[in-house]
Amino acid sequence: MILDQQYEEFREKVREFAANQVCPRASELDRKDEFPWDLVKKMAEMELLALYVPKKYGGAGRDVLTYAIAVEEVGRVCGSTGIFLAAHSSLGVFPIYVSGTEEQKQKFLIPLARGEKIGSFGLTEPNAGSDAAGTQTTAIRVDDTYLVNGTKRFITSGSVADIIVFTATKDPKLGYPGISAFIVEKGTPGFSAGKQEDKLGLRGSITSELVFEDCKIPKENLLGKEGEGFKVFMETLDSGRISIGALALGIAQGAFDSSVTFVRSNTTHGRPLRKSQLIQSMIAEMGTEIEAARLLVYQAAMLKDKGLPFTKEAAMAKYYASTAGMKAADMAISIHGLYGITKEYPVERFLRDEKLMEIGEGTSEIQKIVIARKILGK
Ligand code: COS
Repeated sequence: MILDQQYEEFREKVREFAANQVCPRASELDRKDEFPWDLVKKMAEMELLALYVPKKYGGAGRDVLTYAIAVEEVGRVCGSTGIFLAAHSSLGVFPIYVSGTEEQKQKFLIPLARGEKIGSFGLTEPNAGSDAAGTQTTAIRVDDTYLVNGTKRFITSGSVADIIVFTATKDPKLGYPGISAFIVEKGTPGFSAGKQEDKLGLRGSITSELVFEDCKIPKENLLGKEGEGFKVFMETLDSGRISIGALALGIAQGAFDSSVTFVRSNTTHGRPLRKSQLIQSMIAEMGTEIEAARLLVYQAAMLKDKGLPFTKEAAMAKYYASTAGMKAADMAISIHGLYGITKEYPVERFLRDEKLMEIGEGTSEIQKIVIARKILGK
């Protein structure tokens, strides 16, 4: 797909950064479970951490399509760095940008957008994943504070984040109308990061628990109105799904790039691999489906940039890009043969990283519910 020159120039800039600085670190980050502090700093210097946020709030003043391109290009070489970028921008920055008061924007959004602080989003709990309204973490108003108790799980960047948006309910029996969104800062008494997950993929990104034990959150840290937390995070997830679609697309493109290089430079049965019709078939399927995923991701981003409804399109983009991405990563391993399951090539890492795209920010099954409801009505 050809985009306007400004987007292609931006893509070139990020692609160069990804090739020269992210790619050489990718395998090591995965192998050592190492969080990419150095790359976070560089992305902040390049103003990649809040691309669609206006400059007055510390962002780059660009748009969502530009952001999707950045995530795609970083993800093309390193899923772990890509998920950091997506989670920080979509889950840390976004809810404060759309639902924060001016004071909250000054205090929290600006340092997040500039990359001086790391952001995260605490929604999922041991028993509230797809059933996001099943939040058990409680927030009880006591004078000028909310007393919070509960545990969040599977939180991207949880233990490294400085500023975390999270949800809690005044009574779990109330369902979604009882849920509110809050902001908590690292170091707040009663708030700590719990155990870190040992994951299949995205091993260079941190996924941890967040634990609240009689944690007092000042009333000024309520994000949006009381009881509107569900809406805040549904809107956050709508936008986040564009970036997960973009990351799924980038990882798939990385697997495809490696496959094309491999096919061009190897032979089988004394003939170039590229002459094999079985290989051609796989390359054609991967190439076509990756391009279709790109169209869906960019369409969702463009709709959002135009201020048009994009919930269905974001769910379609995430669902399709992660499904096509898993297929592409799997085919990439088949194309590489036994080399594909070794660390000599990046495709086994791409397969492990891509699997997470089908699950995080709403499973494929959830995306299908969202899409079907938009088509058929609830
Ligand atoms: N944007 C804004 N508001 C939304 C919304 C959206 N995309 N989707 C729903 N809402 C609102 C509804 O309008 C409704 O409010 P009103 O009663 O005032 O109209 C309210 O939220 C409840 O909506 P609904 O009844 O559809 O809620 P459900 O519990 O049926 O939601 C799904 C079902 C599956 C859509 C939801 O639970 C979901 O997305 N789950 C997945 C969560 C997820 O992705 N978790 C992973 C997190 S990783 S960070």
